Amino acid sequence: MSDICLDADLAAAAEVILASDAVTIISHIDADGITSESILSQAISRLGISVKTTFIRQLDPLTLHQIPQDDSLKIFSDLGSGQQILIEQLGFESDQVIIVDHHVSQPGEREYLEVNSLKYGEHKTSAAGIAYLIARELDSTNKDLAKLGIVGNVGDMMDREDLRLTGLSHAILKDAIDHGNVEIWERDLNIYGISTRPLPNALAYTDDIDIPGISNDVSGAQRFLEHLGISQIQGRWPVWQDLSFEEKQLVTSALVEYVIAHNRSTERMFIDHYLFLDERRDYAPLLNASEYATLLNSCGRWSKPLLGSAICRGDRGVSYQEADIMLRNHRSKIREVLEYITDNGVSEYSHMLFIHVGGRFPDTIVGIGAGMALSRLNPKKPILIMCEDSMDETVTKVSMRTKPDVIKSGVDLQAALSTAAERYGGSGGGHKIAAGAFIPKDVEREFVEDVNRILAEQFGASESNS
Ligand SMILES: [Mn+2]
Repeated sequence: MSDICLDADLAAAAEVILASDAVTIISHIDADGITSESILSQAISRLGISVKTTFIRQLDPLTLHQIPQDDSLKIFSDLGSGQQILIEQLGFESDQVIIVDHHVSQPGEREYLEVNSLKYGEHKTSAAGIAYLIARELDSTNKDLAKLGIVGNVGDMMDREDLRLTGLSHAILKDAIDHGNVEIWERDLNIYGISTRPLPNALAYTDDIDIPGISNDVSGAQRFLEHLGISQIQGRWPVWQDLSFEEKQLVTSALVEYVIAHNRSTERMFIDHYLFLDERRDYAPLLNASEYATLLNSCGRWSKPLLGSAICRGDRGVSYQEADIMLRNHRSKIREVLEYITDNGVSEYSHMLFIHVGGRFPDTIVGIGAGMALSRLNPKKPILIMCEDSMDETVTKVSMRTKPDVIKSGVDLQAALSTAAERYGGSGGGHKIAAGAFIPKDVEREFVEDVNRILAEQFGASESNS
């Protein structure tokens, strides 16, 4: 392990890029993949090297044909580590490929240059973080791109467990702050949508704080705020970012008191928010890292990753307008999923919740809806949601979501889904807290039971360890 060194890998990657005439970036379509791509493509084109991009949903036998068979340098970002055998099958030599990733590595016969944060013990740094470090290695003036590194990390929920970016991604944050386009609000209220969401809604639907009378109750949250003298201005509720420092203090301390009075934990009430100083108020969804990531994720989910990439490169015209319309549609569809789940209820297994939504919703957003439904159901158990795959009617798409507390008790959804999916001829991947799989439609029932059994083992292992 001693020869594994981040700096050496970054230098090697920079050297290969500098020596190339043309680069093709093959990247994943989520916020982390889109920001990774835009960091790398900007840094490389600034060198005068031509860059092209191919976005793919995942790297698998079905998407291989989308990768151009020319002699450009291929940079795989936010994917590739786990699919090195497929890259080999494409016939690429060792010196034609760089992998920029943070997923579990599965090396093949041929050794590729793999700059993967996991190799250096960095579990909380995503591909966009590594992409940024390569950009900085290429030219130290690329610090403006650190901001996108933050978006990618937050998009991949690298801050969820500790409620702040840590390790390498914290170092990237420092660069962004030095550059001057990012500001931290340290240990601020842990709510989502500080720039766009009416405050009562943000309070009612926070994932991490359970407040009787406010959680899942928008009018309760409104009454709470009115009681503190915060109310609608010209018929609209303010967003968190609109409040003055004193008003924020007032709301925060009242909430803390309220939570303590109800014997609930304040442990997850505070989080670091990352605000972007170079964005204008007219583009509110881009004002902070987590909402920026949502916008990019929605671009990817609706098969428009190039729109997201254009926004990352600064397009606030046509691309932004199109993405904004898509984001609204994205949100209303997620709301429909959420309502369907809460109206219809889920099946409760010993170690998880389960629901099948058939073909009612686009398969790209059911996982998000399930994650949001979790706090209204039983957040102590992970949720597994199934739906029809829009591409193939013999295939079922599986998504799982859980809460940070559940991860602490030893649960790993990525491990559970990939293990079970492999047993039934499917494939799965993702992260401990959020994972997905594709399985044959005719094994749904057995699959659900198997995942429940694996989760039982994961929960059990932590009990016997503690
Ligand atoms: Mn990622």
